[in-house]
Amino acid sequence: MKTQLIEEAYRIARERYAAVGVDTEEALKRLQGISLSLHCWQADDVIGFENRGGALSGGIQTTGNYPGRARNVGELRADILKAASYIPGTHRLSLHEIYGEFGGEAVDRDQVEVKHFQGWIEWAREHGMKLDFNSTSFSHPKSGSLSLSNPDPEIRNFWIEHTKRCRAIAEAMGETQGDPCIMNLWVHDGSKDQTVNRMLYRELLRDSLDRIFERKYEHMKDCVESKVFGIGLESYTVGSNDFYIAYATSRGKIVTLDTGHFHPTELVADKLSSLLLFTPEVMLHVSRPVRWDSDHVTIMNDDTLELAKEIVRCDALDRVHIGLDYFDASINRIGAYVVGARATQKCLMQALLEPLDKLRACEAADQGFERLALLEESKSLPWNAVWDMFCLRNDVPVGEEFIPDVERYEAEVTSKR
Ligand code: RNT
Ligand code: ZN
Repeated sequence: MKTQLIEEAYRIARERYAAVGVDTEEALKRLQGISLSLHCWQADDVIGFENRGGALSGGIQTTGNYPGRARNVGELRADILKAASYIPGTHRLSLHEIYGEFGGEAVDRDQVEVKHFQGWIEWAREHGMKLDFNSTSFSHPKSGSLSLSNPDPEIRNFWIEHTKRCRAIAEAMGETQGDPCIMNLWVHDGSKDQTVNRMLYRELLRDSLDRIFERKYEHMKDCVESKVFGIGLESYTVGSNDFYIAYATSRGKIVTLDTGHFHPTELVADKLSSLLLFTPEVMLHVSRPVRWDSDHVTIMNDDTLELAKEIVRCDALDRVHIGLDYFDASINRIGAYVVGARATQKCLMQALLEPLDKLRACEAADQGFERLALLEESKSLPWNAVWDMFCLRNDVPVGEEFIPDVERYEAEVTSKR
Protein backbone atom coordinates (compact mmCIF):
# COMPACT_ATOMS: atom_id res chain seq x y z
CA MET A 1 0.00 0.00 0.00
CA LYS A 2 1.20 3.51 -0.73
CA THR A 3 2.94 5.00 2.28
CA GLN A 4 1.72 8.43 1.31
CA LEU A 5 -1.88 7.28 1.38
CA ILE A 6 -1.50 5.76 4.83
CA GLU A 7 0.15 8.89 6.15
CA GLU A 8 -2.53 11.10 4.70
CA ALA A 9 -5.32 8.98 6.19
CA TYR A 10 -3.52 9.00 9.53
CA ARG A 11 -3.20 12.78 9.52
CA ILE A 12 -6.94 13.13 9.04
CA ALA A 13 -7.69 10.47 11.66
CA ARG A 14 -5.42 12.20 14.11
CA GLU A 15 -7.44 15.41 13.76
CA ARG A 16 -10.74 13.58 13.99
CA TYR A 17 -9.65 11.94 17.23
CA ALA A 18 -8.22 15.16 18.65
CA ALA A 19 -11.71 16.64 18.31
CA VAL A 20 -13.03 14.07 20.81
CA GLY A 21 -10.05 14.55 23.09
CA VAL A 22 -8.04 11.51 22.02
CA ASP A 23 -4.32 11.63 21.27
CA THR A 24 -3.57 9.06 18.57
CA GLU A 25 0.18 9.27 19.14
CA GLU A 26 -0.34 8.33 22.75
CA ALA A 27 -2.55 5.40 21.69
CA LEU A 28 0.13 4.19 19.27
CA LYS A 29 2.75 4.41 21.97
CA ARG A 30 0.63 2.40 24.38
CA LEU A 31 -0.16 -0.28 21.80
CA GLN A 32 3.55 -0.59 21.07
CA GLY A 33 4.07 -1.51 24.70
CA ILE A 34 1.62 -4.42 24.65
CA SER A 35 3.16 -7.84 24.07
CA LEU A 36 0.81 -10.66 23.25
CA SER A 37 1.77 -14.11 24.42
CA LEU A 38 1.59 -16.19 21.24
CA HIS A 39 0.64 -19.79 21.90
CA CYS A 40 3.03 -22.26 20.27
CA TRP A 41 0.36 -24.93 19.83
CA GLN A 42 -1.53 -23.45 16.86
CA ALA A 43 1.39 -24.48 14.63
CA ASP A 44 1.04 -28.23 15.21
CA ASP A 45 -2.49 -28.88 16.49
CA VAL A 46 -1.39 -29.26 20.15
CA ILE A 47 0.68 -32.37 19.46
CA GLY A 48 4.14 -31.47 20.81
CA PHE A 49 7.38 -33.41 20.56
CA GLU A 50 6.97 -36.42 22.79
CA ASN A 51 6.48 -38.76 19.83
CA ARG A 52 4.12 -40.80 21.90
CA GLY A 53 1.74 -41.34 19.02
CA GLY A 54 -1.34 -40.96 21.21
CA ALA A 55 -4.27 -38.74 20.36
CA LEU A 56 -5.05 -35.36 21.87
CA SER A 57 -6.99 -35.98 25.08
CA GLY A 58 -8.18 -34.04 28.12
CA GLY A 59 -11.47 -32.75 26.78
CA ILE A 60 -9.93 -30.60 24.04
CA GLN A 61 -10.05 -31.25 20.33
CA THR A 62 -8.66 -29.92 17.10
CA THR A 63 -10.71 -30.37 13.98
CA GLY A 64 -9.44 -30.33 10.42
CA ASN A 65 -6.41 -31.77 8.68
CA TYR A 66 -5.05 -28.90 6.65
CA PRO A 67 -1.66 -29.92 5.30
CA GLY A 68 1.62 -28.54 6.59
CA ARG A 69 1.54 -28.71 10.37
CA ALA A 70 4.90 -28.27 12.09
CA ARG A 71 6.33 -31.73 12.88
CA ASN A 72 9.46 -30.84 14.81
CA VAL A 73 11.11 -28.01 16.68
CA GLY A 74 12.80 -26.60 13.59
CA GLU A 75 9.55 -26.35 11.67
CA LEU A 76 7.70 -24.94 14.65
CA ARG A 77 10.26 -22.21 15.20
CA ALA A 78 10.32 -21.30 11.52
CA ASP A 79 6.53 -21.05 11.45
CA ILE A 80 6.38 -18.93 14.58
CA LEU A 81 8.99 -16.53 13.27
CA LYS A 82 7.14 -16.33 9.97
CA ALA A 83 3.86 -15.56 11.74
CA ALA A 84 5.54 -13.03 14.04
CA SER A 85 6.95 -11.19 11.03
CA TYR A 86 3.39 -10.16 10.11
CA ILE A 87 2.37 -9.13 13.61
CA PRO A 88 3.37 -5.59 14.56
CA GLY A 89 5.21 -5.12 17.84
CA THR A 90 7.23 -7.37 20.13
CA HIS A 91 5.60 -10.52 21.40
CA ARG A 92 6.13 -13.40 23.77
CA LEU A 93 5.88 -17.11 23.12
CA SER A 94 3.96 -19.48 25.31
CA LEU A 95 5.26 -23.06 25.40
CA HIS A 96 3.61 -26.18 26.72
CA GLU A 97 5.74 -28.79 28.48
CA ILE A 98 5.23 -31.26 25.61
CA TYR A 99 7.26 -28.95 23.36
CA GLY A 100 10.53 -29.71 25.14
CA GLU A 101 13.53 -30.93 23.16
CA PHE A 102 13.80 -34.49 24.37
CA GLY A 103 16.43 -35.59 21.85
CA GLY A 104 14.51 -38.69 20.81
CA GLU A 105 14.47 -39.98 24.38
CA ALA A 106 11.33 -40.99 26.23
CA VAL A 107 11.36 -38.38 28.99
CA ASP A 108 8.26 -38.88 31.08
CA ARG A 109 6.44 -35.84 32.37
CA ASP A 110 7.67 -36.33 35.92
CA GLN A 111 11.23 -36.33 34.65
CA VAL A 112 11.26 -33.12 32.65
CA GLU A 113 14.06 -30.67 33.38
CA VAL A 114 15.26 -27.21 32.49
CA LYS A 115 17.77 -28.75 30.08
CA HIS A 116 14.94 -29.84 27.81
CA PHE A 117 14.10 -26.18 27.33
CA GLN A 118 17.62 -24.80 27.11
CA GLY A 119 17.38 -24.70 23.33
CA TRP A 120 14.15 -22.74 23.54
CA ILE A 121 15.63 -20.33 26.08
CA GLU A 122 18.57 -19.62 23.79
CA TRP A 123 16.44 -19.40 20.69
CA ALA A 124 14.05 -17.01 22.40
CA ARG A 125 16.88 -14.78 23.56
CA GLU A 126 18.31 -14.70 20.05
CA HIS A 127 14.98 -13.58 18.64
CA GLY A 128 14.10 -11.12 21.40
CA MET A 129 11.07 -13.17 22.42
CA LYS A 130 10.21 -13.73 26.05
CA LEU A 131 8.81 -17.07 27.10
CA ASP A 132 5.74 -18.13 29.04
CA PHE A 133 5.02 -21.68 30.07
CA ASN A 134 2.30 -24.28 30.67
CA SER A 135 2.26 -27.63 32.43
CA THR A 136 0.65 -30.38 30.31
CA SER A 137 -1.78 -32.79 31.92
CA PHE A 138 -3.47 -34.01 28.72
CA SER A 139 -2.51 -36.55 26.04
CA HIS A 140 -0.66 -38.91 28.37
CA PRO A 141 -1.39 -42.50 29.49
CA LYS A 142 -1.83 -41.18 33.05
CA SER A 143 -4.15 -38.33 32.01
CA GLY A 144 -7.42 -40.24 32.39
CA SER A 145 -10.27 -38.11 33.70
CA LEU A 146 -8.45 -37.04 36.86
CA SER A 147 -4.86 -35.86 37.21
CA LEU A 148 -4.13 -33.51 40.13
CA SER A 149 -7.40 -34.55 41.76
CA ASN A 150 -6.94 -38.28 41.32
CA PRO A 151 -7.61 -40.31 44.51
CA ASP A 152 -4.90 -42.74 43.41
CA PRO A 153 -1.81 -41.33 45.13
CA GLU A 154 0.54 -42.67 42.50
CA ILE A 155 -1.18 -40.81 39.68
CA ARG A 156 -1.74 -37.67 41.71
CA ASN A 157 1.89 -37.55 42.83
CA PHE A 158 3.02 -38.05 39.26
CA TRP A 159 1.16 -34.91 38.18
CA ILE A 160 2.24 -32.96 41.24
CA GLU A 161 5.84 -33.77 40.41
CA HIS A 162 5.26 -32.79 36.79
CA THR A 163 3.78 -29.44 37.72
CA LYS A 164 6.50 -28.70 40.27
CA ARG A 165 9.11 -29.36 37.62
CA CYS A 166 7.27 -27.10 35.20
CA ARG A 167 7.43 -24.29 37.73
CA ALA A 168 11.18 -24.77 38.04
CA ILE A 169 11.48 -24.55 34.26
CA ALA A 170 9.35 -21.40 34.20
CA GLU A 171 11.57 -19.93 36.91
CA ALA A 172 14.69 -20.62 34.82
CA MET A 173 13.06 -19.01 31.79
CA GLY A 174 12.03 -15.97 33.81
CA GLU A 175 15.43 -15.55 35.34
CA THR A 176 17.31 -15.75 32.05
CA GLN A 177 15.01 -13.37 30.25
CA GLY A 178 14.99 -10.89 33.13
CA ASP A 179 11.20 -10.80 33.09
CA PRO A 180 8.80 -13.11 34.92
CA CYS A 181 7.66 -16.15 32.99
CA ILE A 182 3.90 -16.54 33.29
CA MET A 183 3.06 -20.16 33.95
CA ASN A 184 -0.45 -21.33 33.34
CA LEU A 185 -1.92 -24.36 35.00
CA TRP A 186 -4.94 -25.93 33.40
CA VAL A 187 -5.96 -29.49 34.17
CA HIS A 188 -8.86 -31.20 32.45
CA ASP A 189 -10.02 -33.05 35.56
CA GLY A 190 -13.70 -33.87 35.54
CA SER A 191 -16.34 -36.49 35.09
CA LYS A 192 -18.34 -37.60 32.08
CA ASP A 193 -21.29 -38.68 34.15
CA GLN A 194 -22.75 -37.68 37.48
CA THR A 195 -20.39 -37.89 40.38
CA VAL A 196 -21.15 -38.27 44.05
CA ASN A 197 -17.69 -37.01 44.96
CA ARG A 198 -17.65 -33.36 43.98
CA MET A 199 -16.12 -32.38 47.30
CA LEU A 200 -13.50 -35.12 47.36
CA TYR A 201 -11.94 -34.23 44.00
CA ARG A 202 -11.93 -30.54 44.78
CA GLU A 203 -10.30 -31.18 48.13
CA LEU A 204 -7.64 -33.22 46.39
CA LEU A 205 -7.09 -30.51 43.79
CA ARG A 206 -6.77 -27.88 46.50
CA ASP A 207 -4.25 -30.01 48.31
CA SER A 208 -2.26 -30.76 45.15
CA LEU A 209 -2.08 -27.08 44.27
CA ASP A 210 -0.95 -26.16 47.76
CA ARG A 211 1.83 -28.70 47.50
CA ILE A 212 2.80 -27.53 44.04
CA PHE A 213 2.92 -23.88 45.10
CA GLU A 214 4.77 -24.53 48.36
CA ARG A 215 8.01 -23.42 46.84
CA LYS A 216 8.22 -19.68 46.24
CA TYR A 217 9.87 -18.38 43.12
CA GLU A 218 10.91 -14.89 42.12
CA HIS A 219 11.02 -15.06 38.36
CA MET A 220 7.78 -16.78 37.50
CA LYS A 221 4.10 -16.17 38.17
CA ASP A 222 1.41 -18.82 38.62
CA CYS A 223 -1.97 -18.72 36.91
CA VAL A 224 -4.86 -21.14 37.29
CA GLU A 225 -7.41 -21.68 34.51
CA SER A 226 -10.96 -22.90 34.95
CA LYS A 227 -13.47 -24.08 32.43
CA VAL A 228 -17.10 -25.13 32.22
CA PHE A 229 -16.61 -28.60 30.79
CA GLY A 230 -14.46 -30.66 28.46
CA ILE A 231 -15.53 -33.11 25.79
CA GLY A 232 -16.17 -36.46 27.43
CA LEU A 233 -16.18 -34.74 30.84
CA GLU A 234 -19.50 -32.97 30.58
CA SER A 235 -21.08 -33.51 33.98
CA TYR A 236 -18.52 -32.08 36.34
CA THR A 237 -15.31 -30.02 36.19
CA VAL A 238 -13.11 -30.13 39.26
CA GLY A 239 -11.39 -26.83 38.46
CA SER A 240 -14.52 -24.78 37.94
CA ASN A 241 -14.63 -21.00 37.85
CA ASP A 242 -15.78 -20.77 41.48
CA PHE A 243 -13.06 -23.15 42.59
CA TYR A 244 -10.24 -21.18 41.02
CA ILE A 245 -11.54 -17.76 41.96
CA ALA A 246 -11.70 -18.88 45.56
CA TYR A 247 -8.33 -20.58 45.30
CA ALA A 248 -6.58 -17.64 43.64
CA THR A 249 -8.01 -15.00 45.97
CA SER A 250 -7.10 -16.98 49.05
CA ARG A 251 -3.58 -17.78 47.80
CA GLY A 252 -2.65 -14.60 45.93
CA LYS A 253 -2.52 -16.39 42.58
CA ILE A 254 -3.55 -15.22 39.13
CA VAL A 255 -6.75 -16.41 37.44
CA THR A 256 -6.63 -17.18 33.73
CA LEU A 257 -9.80 -16.22 31.90
CA ASP A 258 -10.17 -18.19 28.69
CA THR A 259 -12.86 -16.59 26.57
CA GLY A 260 -14.13 -20.02 25.54
CA HIS A 261 -14.54 -21.29 29.08
CA PHE A 262 -17.81 -19.71 30.14
CA HIS A 263 -21.47 -20.04 29.38
CA PRO A 264 -22.13 -18.60 25.92
CA THR A 265 -23.98 -15.49 27.06
CA GLU A 266 -21.57 -14.65 29.86
CA LEU A 267 -19.50 -11.53 29.24
CA VAL A 268 -15.89 -12.37 30.04
CA ALA A 269 -14.99 -8.68 29.90
CA ASP A 270 -17.19 -8.05 32.92
CA LYS A 271 -15.05 -10.35 35.07
CA LEU A 272 -11.89 -8.28 34.79
CA SER A 273 -12.70 -5.51 37.24
CA SER A 274 -13.86 -7.95 39.91
CA LEU A 275 -10.73 -10.08 39.64
CA LEU A 276 -8.41 -7.10 39.50
CA LEU A 277 -9.76 -5.90 42.83
CA PHE A 278 -8.93 -9.13 44.61
CA THR A 279 -6.13 -10.89 42.72
CA PRO A 280 -2.73 -9.47 41.77
CA GLU A 281 -3.03 -9.76 37.99
CA VAL A 282 -5.12 -11.46 35.33
CA MET A 283 -4.10 -13.77 32.52
CA LEU A 284 -6.23 -14.00 29.38
CA HIS A 285 -6.60 -16.76 26.86
CA VAL A 286 -8.17 -14.98 23.94
CA SER A 287 -10.05 -17.46 21.82
CA ARG A 288 -13.32 -17.72 19.87
CA PRO A 289 -15.89 -20.21 21.01
CA VAL A 290 -18.43 -21.14 18.36
CA ARG A 291 -21.33 -22.87 20.16
CA TRP A 292 -18.85 -24.54 22.52
CA ASP A 293 -15.18 -24.11 23.53
CA SER A 294 -14.27 -24.74 19.90
CA ASP A 295 -11.09 -22.64 19.86
CA HIS A 296 -11.74 -20.99 16.52
CA VAL A 297 -9.30 -18.29 15.45
CA THR A 298 -9.84 -15.06 17.36
CA ILE A 299 -11.50 -12.33 15.34
CA MET A 300 -12.44 -8.72 15.93
CA ASN A 301 -15.88 -9.48 17.33
CA ASP A 302 -17.83 -7.81 20.10
CA ASP A 303 -16.47 -10.17 22.76
CA THR A 304 -12.85 -9.44 21.97
CA LEU A 305 -13.53 -5.73 21.58
CA GLU A 306 -15.32 -5.51 24.88
CA LEU A 307 -12.50 -7.39 26.58
CA ALA A 308 -9.87 -5.01 25.19
CA LYS A 309 -11.93 -1.97 26.15
CA GLU A 310 -12.39 -3.25 29.66
CA ILE A 311 -8.61 -3.68 30.12
CA VAL A 312 -8.11 -0.06 29.11
CA ARG A 313 -11.09 1.23 31.06
CA CYS A 314 -9.74 -0.51 34.17
CA ASP A 315 -6.37 1.11 33.45
CA ALA A 316 -4.93 -2.37 33.83
CA LEU A 317 -2.64 -2.82 30.82
CA ASP A 318 0.22 -3.53 33.20
CA ARG A 319 -1.76 -6.10 35.20
CA VAL A 320 -3.39 -8.09 32.42
CA HIS A 321 -1.38 -10.61 30.42
CA ILE A 322 -2.87 -11.22 27.02
CA GLY A 323 -2.29 -14.70 25.66
CA LEU A 324 -3.88 -16.34 22.65
CA ASP A 325 -5.37 -19.81 22.88
CA TYR A 326 -6.98 -21.33 19.82
CA PHE A 327 -6.16 -24.18 17.49
CA ASP A 328 -7.71 -24.44 14.09
CA ALA A 329 -6.37 -27.34 12.05
CA SER A 330 -8.60 -26.64 9.06
CA ILE A 331 -6.86 -23.58 7.60
CA ASN A 332 -3.34 -22.33 6.98
CA ARG A 333 -1.87 -22.33 10.48
CA ILE A 334 0.51 -19.42 10.03
CA GLY A 335 -2.40 -17.40 8.68
CA ALA A 336 -4.38 -18.42 11.75
CA TYR A 337 -1.72 -16.91 14.02
CA VAL A 338 -1.59 -13.70 12.07
CA VAL A 339 -5.35 -13.22 11.84
CA GLY A 340 -5.92 -13.91 15.54
CA ALA A 341 -3.02 -11.81 16.80
CA ARG A 342 -3.80 -8.86 14.56
CA ALA A 343 -7.49 -9.05 15.45
CA THR A 344 -6.59 -8.87 19.13
CA GLN A 345 -4.35 -5.89 18.48
CA LYS A 346 -7.04 -4.18 16.40
CA CYS A 347 -9.37 -4.50 19.37
CA LEU A 348 -6.72 -3.04 21.66
CA MET A 349 -6.17 -0.21 19.18
CA GLN A 350 -9.86 0.69 19.31
CA ALA A 351 -9.86 0.41 23.07
CA LEU A 352 -6.94 2.82 23.31
CA LEU A 353 -8.72 5.26 21.02
CA GLU A 354 -11.94 5.33 22.97
CA PRO A 355 -12.93 8.88 23.97
CA LEU A 356 -13.00 7.79 27.57
CA ASP A 357 -12.79 11.19 29.24
CA LYS A 358 -15.78 12.46 27.32
CA LEU A 359 -17.73 9.25 27.91
CA ARG A 360 -17.03 9.38 31.63
CA ALA A 361 -18.07 13.03 31.76
CA CYS A 362 -21.41 12.07 30.19
CA GLU A 363 -21.85 9.27 32.69
CA ALA A 364 -21.02 11.50 35.63
CA ALA A 365 -23.58 14.02 34.44
CA ASP A 366 -26.18 11.32 34.03
CA GLN A 367 -26.37 12.00 30.30
CA GLY A 368 -27.46 8.58 29.13
CA PHE A 369 -28.31 9.57 25.59
CA GLU A 370 -25.03 11.43 25.10
CA ARG A 371 -23.02 8.49 26.42
CA LEU A 372 -24.81 6.05 24.14
CA ALA A 373 -24.49 8.33 21.12
CA LEU A 374 -20.77 8.85 21.67
CA LEU A 375 -20.20 5.13 22.17
CA GLU A 376 -21.97 4.47 18.88
CA GLU A 377 -20.20 7.25 17.00
CA SER A 378 -16.80 6.16 18.28
CA LYS A 379 -17.31 2.82 16.57
CA SER A 380 -17.01 4.53 13.23
CA LEU A 381 -14.20 6.91 14.03
CA PRO A 382 -11.22 6.17 11.72
CA TRP A 383 -9.37 3.80 14.05
CA ASN A 384 -8.30 1.76 11.03
CA ALA A 385 -6.14 4.61 9.77
CA VAL A 386 -4.34 4.63 13.11
CA TRP A 387 -3.96 0.85 12.95
CA ASP A 388 -2.50 1.08 9.44
CA MET A 389 -0.01 3.61 10.74
CA PHE A 390 0.90 1.20 13.54
CA CYS A 391 1.65 -1.51 10.97
CA LEU A 392 3.58 0.90 8.78
CA ARG A 393 5.76 2.11 11.65
CA ASN A 394 6.41 -1.47 12.68
CA ASP A 395 7.40 -2.39 9.19
CA VAL A 396 4.85 -5.15 8.77
CA PRO A 397 2.39 -5.48 5.87
CA VAL A 398 -0.53 -3.05 6.00
CA GLY A 399 -4.06 -4.42 5.58
CA GLU A 400 -4.56 -7.52 3.47
CA GLU A 401 -1.01 -7.37 2.09
CA PHE A 402 0.12 -10.26 4.29
CA ILE A 403 -2.24 -12.73 2.58
CA PRO A 404 -0.13 -13.38 -0.55
CA ASP A 405 2.99 -13.54 1.64
CA VAL A 406 1.48 -16.27 3.80
CA GLU A 407 0.39 -18.08 0.63
CA ARG A 408 3.92 -17.93 -0.70
CA TYR A 409 5.30 -19.49 2.49
CA GLU A 410 2.72 -22.22 2.15
CA ALA A 411 3.70 -22.91 -1.47
CA GLU A 412 7.40 -22.88 -0.71
CA VAL A 413 7.53 -24.44 2.75
CA THR A 414 4.53 -25.88 4.57
CA SER A 415 2.88 -27.60 1.59
CA LYS A 416 6.06 -29.62 1.08
CA ARG A 417 5.92 -31.22 4.52
C1 RNT B 1 -8.24 -25.96 27.41
C2 RNT B 1 -7.55 -24.74 27.90
C3 RNT B 1 -6.06 -24.75 27.83
C4 RNT B 1 -5.54 -25.32 26.53
C5 RNT B 1 -4.06 -25.11 26.30
C6 RNT B 1 -3.55 -26.00 25.23
O1 RNT B 1 -9.58 -25.85 27.32
O2 RNT B 1 -8.05 -23.63 27.23
O3 RNT B 1 -5.57 -23.48 28.07
O4 RNT B 1 -6.21 -24.81 25.43
O5 RNT B 1 -3.39 -25.22 27.46
ZN1 ZN C 1 -7.06 -21.76 27.59
